[in-house]
Amino acid sequence: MHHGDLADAGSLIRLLEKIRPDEVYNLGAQSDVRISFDIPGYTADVTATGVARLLEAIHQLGLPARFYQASSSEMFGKVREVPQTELTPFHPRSPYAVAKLYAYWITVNYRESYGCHTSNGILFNHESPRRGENFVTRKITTAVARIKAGLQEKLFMGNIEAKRDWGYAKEYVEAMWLMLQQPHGDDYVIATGETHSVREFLELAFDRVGLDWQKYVEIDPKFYRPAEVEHLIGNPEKARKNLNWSPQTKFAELVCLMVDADVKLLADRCQ
Ligand code: G4F
Repeated sequence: MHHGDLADAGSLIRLLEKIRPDEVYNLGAQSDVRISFDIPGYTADVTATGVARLLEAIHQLGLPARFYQASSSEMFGKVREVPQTELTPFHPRSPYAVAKLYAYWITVNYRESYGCHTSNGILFNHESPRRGENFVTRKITTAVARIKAGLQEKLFMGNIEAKRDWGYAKEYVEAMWLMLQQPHGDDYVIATGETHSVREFLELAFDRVGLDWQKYVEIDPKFYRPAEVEHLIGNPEKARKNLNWSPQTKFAELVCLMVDADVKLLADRCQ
């Protein structure tokens, strides 16, 4: 393990010179959409300009490293078409999404300007038991486990009508790797092609432990965002065709595996 910082160009140059990697996967960002409204400047510095620093370090050192940028479906924002593809125009709705848009285009720009092998994975929401507890899926599954165990009484939520295209993170990481094994860099939507509301996630998650979600969930406007992305659904056809990649885990399976993992984690902690 090495330490670097996307806000510090010198640290990136030193690290890359030392490691001389064949492949660079940039998953680094201030990645919380709601928090980006509170810290737009920091979000821009790390999530946007940080990518320029990283690409420039690779370029200046003359490394032949292939580069992956974690682009986001949040860039589609106020969606212009349904489902979203690699050709759908962007309309970002948060400082985070605006920063990701810069990162997307600077990645394309190094490919077009210098012939670098750079790729954007436009990943729709990808979840797993390792998801941070500030994101909605894990917030729900940790609360379900705690409520079932009698450790928590209520779960306070924001906009539960928002719809997302939720896939399993483990499978999406394989898509990232596949992009860097291609002869040329390119941009790909990685999604399931299905959309579900936060409300549906709540229903399934509580149902998994035999509880009725409506008895435990309350709405707190403090979790609403100044501008919301209401409806995301991706079309992963290009990835299916060019990368031979397709999502395997269905929405209900994903909810169950996350709830089961949090129930087990809590039981292990309590022993
Ligand atoms: O889980 P979320 O916070 O994820 P969001 O905003 O869709 O972004 C995630 O996915 C993106 C890929 O599309 C990534 F680029 C990004 O870095 C991040 O990983 O919220 C999902 C939805 C939103 O509409 C939000 O308003 O859930 C809604 N929601 C309702 N109540 C809530 C809550 N979100 C959170 N975090 N907490 C709530 O209490």
